[in-house]
This record gives sequence, C-alpha cells and structure tokens, in this order.
Amino acid sequence: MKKRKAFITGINGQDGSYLSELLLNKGYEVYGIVRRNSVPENQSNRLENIDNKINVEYGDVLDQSCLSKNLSLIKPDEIYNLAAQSHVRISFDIPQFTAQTNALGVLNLLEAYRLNCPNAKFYQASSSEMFGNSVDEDGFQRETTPLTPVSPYGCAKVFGYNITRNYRKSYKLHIVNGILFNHESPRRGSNFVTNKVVKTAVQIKLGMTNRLELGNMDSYRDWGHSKDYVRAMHLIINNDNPEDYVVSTGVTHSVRDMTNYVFKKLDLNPDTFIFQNSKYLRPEELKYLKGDSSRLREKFNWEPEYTFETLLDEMIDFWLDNYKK
Ligand code: G4F
Repeated sequence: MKKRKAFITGINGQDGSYLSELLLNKGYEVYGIVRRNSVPENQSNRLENIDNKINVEYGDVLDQSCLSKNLSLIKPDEIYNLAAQSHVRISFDIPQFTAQTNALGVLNLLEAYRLNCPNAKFYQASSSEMFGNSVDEDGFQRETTPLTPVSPYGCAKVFGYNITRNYRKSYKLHIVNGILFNHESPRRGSNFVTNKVVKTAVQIKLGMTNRLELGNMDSYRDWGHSKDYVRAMHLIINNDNPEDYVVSTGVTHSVRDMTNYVFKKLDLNPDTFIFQNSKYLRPEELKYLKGDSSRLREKFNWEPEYTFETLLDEMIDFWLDNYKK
C-alpha cells in the first residue's frame, strides 16, 4: 500500500518532533521544513533519534516560493502547520515578526495548499492564548468561548484561526484547528515557565546555581504533555468532518503551585531561591486557563495519559539524568 505523506512546518519544535515520531510509527513518510539559523548546532536536537527517517529542508512560512515548491513536489496527504513564534512574552518585543509568522505565515501556507494539493488535509495549531481573559461561567474555556486575546501572539493566532475557518468554508477544504492549551515535556524550550523552573531547580539541587528569577507566579495554566496532544492532532485532522477541537486536561494550577511541586519533589525550599524579576512580566497577562475538551473526548475517546504530576516528574528526571551524564 502507498505510504501516506505528512508535511510539517516547525518539525524541529517540541510538537513537531513528537508528531514525527507518532507518524513514522503509523507508517507515514514524513517531510518538514526548519528555519535557517546562523548557529546550526542544536537546531535538530529534538530530531536526533529519527534524523535518518525523515526528510527535512530549510524553509520558512514567510517564503511563499518555498512553500509552493515543497507542496507541489511532495503532494502530501496531511499538512500540519506548527511553525510559529511561540513565546507570548517575546511577542511583545517582536510584534510585527510574530504577526507575520503566526498570521500571514498561515495564509501563505493555505494559498500554497489550495493551489498545489487541495485534496490534502490541513491542521492549524491554534492556541488557548486566543481566549485571553474570557472564561465561561463554569470556569472553563471551550470551542464556543469568545476570543479576546491579550498579546500580539494571541491576536496573530486569532487571525490564523479565522482565516483557516474562512478557507474551509469558502473553498470546501478539509481544514481543522486544534485549540491546544499549554503542553510541555522535557523537549519544551527552557524559556517557557515549566522547563525553566524544572531545569533551574535541578541546577540548584546540584549546586550549580542558587537563584531562580520568575515573573508573575499567580497566573493559572492547564498544563498537559505534548505527546498526548500530538495524538489529538492526528485524530482531529483525520475526522471525516473537518471541525475544530479544544485539547486540554481540564485541570488548572498556578505557576506558584507548579513551582512548589517541583521544589518539594527535589526537597528544596522555594522561598530561599525564588526572586521576582520584572523583565519576565508581560504588559498584559492572561490570568487563568482551564480547558473543557469534552467534545474531543466524546468524539475520539481521547484521554491524556499524563497528569500534571507525572509530566513534571518526567521533566525532573530528564534534567537530573542530563546533568548526571
Ligand atoms: O510558559 P509560558 O511562557 O506559556 P504561555 O505564555 O502560557 O504560552 C504557552 O502556552 C500557549 C497556550 O495557551 C501557547 F499558545 C504558547 O505558544 C505557549 O506555548 O508562561 C506561562 C505562565 C504565564 O502566566 C507567565 O507570565 O508563566 C508565567 N511566568 C512567570 N514567570 C513565566 C515566568 N513565563 C515564562 N516564560 N518565564 C518566566 O520567567
């Protein structure tokens, strides 16, 4: 039987790497693009295990010619748009770049798709950051919750969400959005709060530093594991009806709770080591996220395998092993 082909933008990110592994295990041919960086070292770290099994080229969602070339040559069955400037605080420093990549980049890829392989299925990485501070009366965000973004990142993601829905309807294309709440793993960039806390706490434990500087510790997030969430992506894109789904655990914790859990696990007193640094605060903060993923669970029987605790435990073990090596 002919192998199905998947094309992934942002293939070397946390989600891109786990998704590639999942698709290879399912027998797909996997293709992807990575942005050229002046320091090539570490760019493909997350793909090390599968380096010789996937097809990766330099490319950028801002380069229409590269997108058209790739899609016309590969003719993928599934397209996953995971490329983004994904850091919310940094989106305040580089708002225009963020808007170009996270908003116009989606449109560029949609056009390349519509013109070169319109029979493919298209997944857009939408985000709970789009909700901003909207919360339904029962304390959850879900597919019907109003989108009131509070960051350049969130505003750009709302454009990506709306334009994919517009293309789905206008051109009758198989396009879906996964509205993913925060998802982490040992492969998370270490400037996102979970991996920053875990990595620094392990360094403190091993006597390598004695200070962890954070921003706002009173916001709440619904944290899941990236591996569980890429499973959801594959289910959502392969639904017969192209629809949008929230992906979340339904459990929320504050940054302070998360930090306390990690420090307690390592037998450290957080009050001794944690300091606030205003450079990590955001001009406007998204205060509270808790996602209702009932539609996804009911439709596909999806359940996360990781809990908040097992996710953090895995990350702690990863950094302990890493430094012991
Ligand atoms: O880990 P974070 O940077 O994630 P954030 O901003 O929620 O965004 C992530 O999740 C979104 C889904 O909702 C994605 F769309 C997005 O791409 C990204 O993956 O920050 C989490 C919370 C925030 O409230 C932040 O203010 O942690 C707080 N925080 C406190 N101190 C910090 C820090 N965040 C970071 N990155 N660094 C700190 O020192």
